[in-house]
Amino acid sequence: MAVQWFPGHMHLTRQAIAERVKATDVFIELLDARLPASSANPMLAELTQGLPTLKVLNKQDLADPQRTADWLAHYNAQAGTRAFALSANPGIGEKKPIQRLREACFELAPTRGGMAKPMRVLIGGVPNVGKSTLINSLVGRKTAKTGDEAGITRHEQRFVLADDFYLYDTPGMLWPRIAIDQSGYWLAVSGAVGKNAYDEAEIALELVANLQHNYVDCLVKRYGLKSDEATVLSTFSDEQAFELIAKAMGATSKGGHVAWHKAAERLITDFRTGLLGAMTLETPAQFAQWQTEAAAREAEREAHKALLRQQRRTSDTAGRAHFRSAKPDPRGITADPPPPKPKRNPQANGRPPVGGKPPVHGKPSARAPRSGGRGSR
Ligand SMILES: Nc1nc2c(ncn2[C@@H]2O[C@H](COP(=O)(O)OP(=O)(O)OP(=O)(O)O)[C@@H](O)[C@H]2O)c(=O)[nH]1
Ligand SMILES: [Mg+2]
Repeated sequence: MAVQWFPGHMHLTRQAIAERVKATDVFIELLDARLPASSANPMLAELTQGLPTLKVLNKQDLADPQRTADWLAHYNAQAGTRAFALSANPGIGEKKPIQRLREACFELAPTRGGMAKPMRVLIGGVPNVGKSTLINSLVGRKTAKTGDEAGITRHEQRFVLADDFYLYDTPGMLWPRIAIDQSGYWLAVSGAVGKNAYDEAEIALELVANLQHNYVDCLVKRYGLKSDEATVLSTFSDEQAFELIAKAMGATSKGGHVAWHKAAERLITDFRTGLLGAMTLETPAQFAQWQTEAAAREAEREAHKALLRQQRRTSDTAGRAHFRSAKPDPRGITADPPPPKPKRNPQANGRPPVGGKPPVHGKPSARAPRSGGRGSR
């Protein structure tokens, strides 16, 4: 089932961002380096259209370095787009990319600076991507609240980097309908989606299906798979592969059955924390293919809706035509369709009760008078 999560506070965030962009000089779109395109919010792109934008692939330490290089080349080849990767978490990332980010803002908005024209930078992205962590790294101390959970920041907040440099932290935001199923799965795996909005076992299965083909070595190393198991893993179905991994983890019940939920939780945590290894779940080519497939599905959906609308119109027209062609009422009243023919009622000698509706057969209604009962005359 597709993953969707757009709670009420995101609707408010959308309105707040629409207001804030009017007084913003640079927009920093924070992406998750493990799912760069899936973590790009199309609604944010629409809201910030026309603003100088920097794409920052965060959590670089958790992503596949080769694929990060591919994604950066992909983005930097697009006209008017600047992208770079970093790790916002203090202690993990080098200081240089953070400084580069500051410099890049002045390059994109050269007329800003000084007390009269302070630089105003808006930081946005999906939940849990590291927006508040990046703000803390830029400011140089823990000033914004962070946490490994979607929805930590609930309101827009301003932070002062210098007297002439303001940063605006925003709550993480998804969009009302995630049309690419794969994007929904990766967002859930990465921790961008609220826990109640997806099924862990289903998401873990999608992750296994990806890893068994792209990162077998990581699975072998993390769960101590034997060499013959490693060989067959990529030939297994995703369920078989998940079962093998779950057993290797020891996620089984007393009867030896696989404890799917436990295995799913462990696999997802291992992915999120990087214990599984550095990996990226999509490439530019794969994402382009998912986009094409989603667009075809969307077109099919629209065509189906148009067909239903057409059928409804046709049946309405036919109904009206039938009514118009019906025999005119001798009194000249034609506004109401003719009443349905009453069913034959044996108790009423085939005639409906005078002036009333035909009797309803079956269980008598509580209010219906009973013939022959107490009080009847
Ligand atoms: N490994 C790693 N973890 C990071 C990095 N950046 C952020 N994190 C972690 O990601 C989690 C989420 O970080 P936040 O800064 O709270 O994310 P956010 O985007 O502000 O989240 P919301 O406020 O919920 O939208 C925290 O546990 C951070 O420590 C990074 O570059 N590398
Ligand atoms: Mg935050």
